[in-house]
Amino acid sequence: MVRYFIYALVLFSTSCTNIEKNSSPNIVIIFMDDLGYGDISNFGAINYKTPNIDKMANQGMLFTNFYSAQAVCSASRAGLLTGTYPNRIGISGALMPYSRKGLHKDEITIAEMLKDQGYATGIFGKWHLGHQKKFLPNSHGFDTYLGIPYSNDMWPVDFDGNQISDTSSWKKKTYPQLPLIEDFEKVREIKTLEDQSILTTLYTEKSVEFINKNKDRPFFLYLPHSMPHVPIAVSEKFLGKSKQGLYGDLMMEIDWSVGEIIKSIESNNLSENTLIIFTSDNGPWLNFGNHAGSTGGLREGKGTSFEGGQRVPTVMMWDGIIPKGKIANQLSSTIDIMPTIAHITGGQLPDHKIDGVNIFDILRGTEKEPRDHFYYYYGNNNLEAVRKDNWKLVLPHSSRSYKGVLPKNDGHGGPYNRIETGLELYNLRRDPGEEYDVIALYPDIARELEDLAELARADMGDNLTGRKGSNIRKSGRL
Ligand SMILES: [Ca+2]
Repeated sequence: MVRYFIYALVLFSTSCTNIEKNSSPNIVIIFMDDLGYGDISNFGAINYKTPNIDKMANQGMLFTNFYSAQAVCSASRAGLLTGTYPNRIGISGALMPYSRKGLHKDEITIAEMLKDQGYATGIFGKWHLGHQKKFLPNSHGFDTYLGIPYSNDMWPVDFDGNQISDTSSWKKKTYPQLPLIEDFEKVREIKTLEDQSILTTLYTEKSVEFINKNKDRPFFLYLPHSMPHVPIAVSEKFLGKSKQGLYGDLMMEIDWSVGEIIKSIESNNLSENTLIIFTSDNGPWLNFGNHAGSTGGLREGKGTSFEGGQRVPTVMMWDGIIPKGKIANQLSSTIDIMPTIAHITGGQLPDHKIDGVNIFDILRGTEKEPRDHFYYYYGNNNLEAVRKDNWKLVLPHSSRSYKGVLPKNDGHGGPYNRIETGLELYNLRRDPGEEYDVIALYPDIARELEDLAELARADMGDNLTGRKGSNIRKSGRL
């Protein structure tokens, strides 16, 4: 007993010392696009392996109840980078190449917060918070950017990978050639699947370069891959290497990329001074069949507030701080990353309201539950569900559904279905697949969650019930 107590004391004092010693640890966020909850070996993926992401989990922590801010690209990224529900700051859906909005200049990003702390800040990958100069990464706290400004399918190319010549085609009329942007300038065009096949490795090499260049000062590296969002393409070195076709090959390349990042952190002797976070912006785009990922059995996928749309596979690693091989089942979200980084680095959070909570207690391996509840918003400010403890109250809404229709394969997308939900209550402990509505059994719990929904409606609004929020801010406009 005494020995255990001393051991605990030593552990506790070690982590305190490390945190004090490393007051400016490096931060790395690897952010996947449309990667499903079941797409990592440690989360149950089959027919390919992800040994490096598994290593992150084995040397660090795996999160089983971690949510993206919203189940779609731009909204999700706005939430991650500002620690705020994206609907609070006017970012919804996926911004298009003709969109005239982006992240407002008054919103503070993780990059801006860390830049003020003397960090070098770099992003290599997909931005998607506005593609005009005033919205691009270098206008939001990043020193260095190389990547695509929005999704990799926003290009005048058909689903077989051919440039569209028919000038009456909607896609041809809507989308310019997909630019690769360095800081503020277009440096090349991504016109073919072959061009796309270099992106994962390119972002990785740029990231490693950035780490090596900044190894002697604190840095923030944000690596938002543009895949496995379709169209997927893989570099020569991984083509045909998995048992699961192109998607599996790509997952192997993504895993290799994670390995390269870890390797460069290790070879620069920075493991004890670097927090590495791996997560995804939303669940899989299931109607793309064999080019889509897996939810691991959770309900529905991308573009829905069901678990398959919003619960994302998440691992974090930080030698000496995060206990090895620990599994965190507590509720948490990408919006909690910014306040946690603020806590770790002494960074200054913005004066305006944000929604994330500091989850450093989870990272330390305690059983504390810093997040009490979570709101699932989608679309144009629709409050679709609320979670507290094991309970999820689904509010009446119309949703995309992947059920009852067949997907397509090999780069083509199948149709969607629509479903209407009622007021439904699910116990996510016994029923993570949200199949058995038990609202009739637990009316008191439903009322408690309905009260939480009311708080959100008054605060952020809710188009489903026609409510205006009193604390919402505007997106940036051209
Ligand atoms: Ca996405």
